Amino acid sequence: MAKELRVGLIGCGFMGRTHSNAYRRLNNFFDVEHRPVLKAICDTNEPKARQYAQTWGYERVETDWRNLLTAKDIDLIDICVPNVAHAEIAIAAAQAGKMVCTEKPMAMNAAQAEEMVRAVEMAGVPNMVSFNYRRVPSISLAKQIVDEGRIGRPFHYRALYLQDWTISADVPQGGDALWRLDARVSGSGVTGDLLAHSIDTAMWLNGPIARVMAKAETFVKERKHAVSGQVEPVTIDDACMFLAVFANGSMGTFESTRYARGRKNFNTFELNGADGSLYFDLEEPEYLQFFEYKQKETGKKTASHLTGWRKIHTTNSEHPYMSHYWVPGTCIGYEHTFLNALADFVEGIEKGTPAQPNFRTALQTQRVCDAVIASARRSEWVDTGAE
Ligand code: SOE
Repeated sequence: MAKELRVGLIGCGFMGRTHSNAYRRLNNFFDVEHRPVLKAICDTNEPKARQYAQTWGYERVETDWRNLLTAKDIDLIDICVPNVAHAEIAIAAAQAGKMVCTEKPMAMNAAQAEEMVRAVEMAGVPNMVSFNYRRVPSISLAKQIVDEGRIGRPFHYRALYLQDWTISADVPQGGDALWRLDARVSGSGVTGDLLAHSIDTAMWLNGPIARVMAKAETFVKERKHAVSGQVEPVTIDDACMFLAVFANGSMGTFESTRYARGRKNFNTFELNGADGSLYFDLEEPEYLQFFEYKQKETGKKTASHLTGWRKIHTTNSEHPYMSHYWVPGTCIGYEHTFLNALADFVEGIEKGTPAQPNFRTALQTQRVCDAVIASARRSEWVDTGAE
């Protein structure tokens, strides 16, 4: 008989929807022992939460997340609220003996993230940070190709994460919809929101980042605040670029902005090694590009007249996650990355192998984000503490 995984989800925004959808679909696609039960949705906006409960099938509504801590019918607390609240809720949830998942970035800064790691490890509760892009089948395939030793010695890593939704100076900051623009609530701008994704993927594929040198910019210096109604200084980074040195000796460049006109969610990376290269572009998520210079199986170089970038359509059942979906040649979407992450989390509980990135792993991404922000402020190279 299926074991119940009784969920209390906090936050009725965009991310709450992606997670709710994953809980509802898990058993349709993955053969796991647990069956998610949507027990409670929590949001301070009660009418919104009531509507949300109806749409997604939550049994009850809470307006204070503390009620989830004492609730005997909740196993997992899922944090989908603005970044400023992640640490307090996650620590309290762990201390209450609940499993904890949180949206990225993990926290406002590494100091908070360290406390969160301590709390989940002391309590011994399963935990995960939702870096969903790892679960795009093409990106998981990139990891498989690296692990199979097909890239050889890595030289370069190049990542872009570009959006354009804050170019107008009339966009306000703050409030329910635009908290990402208010540093008091988000911790940072594109560094925590976009670069954190790129850094998580980069370190998963290419190992720890040891040092960074960054430049950040705030193009619009003042915006009306949606809550106070006053024009206030903007303290987030609108754009941030950094150079990185990986612990394995390879070099990285990372760029992120919300001012790249025409780019909506343009997330790409390229890894160049001695034996091959990889390229991914989220606008064509069902493809991974691979250049094979040396064949792993034979140890021989591919004949020069046959070399070229291979565009792998990652929809075969042999590709990561794809055996759970449709027939070869048919694609899955953005929402499935959250479903794949949940499946990994649940399988981790069932097999005793914690899903990644757990809080301890995600702490390192937070440290790199902190180092990037410090470097941009001081205009100097900053060590991340990783070796
Ligand atoms: C920002 O616009 C955002 O919604 C991020 O917060 C998400 O993490 C990213 O996946 C899409 O863009």
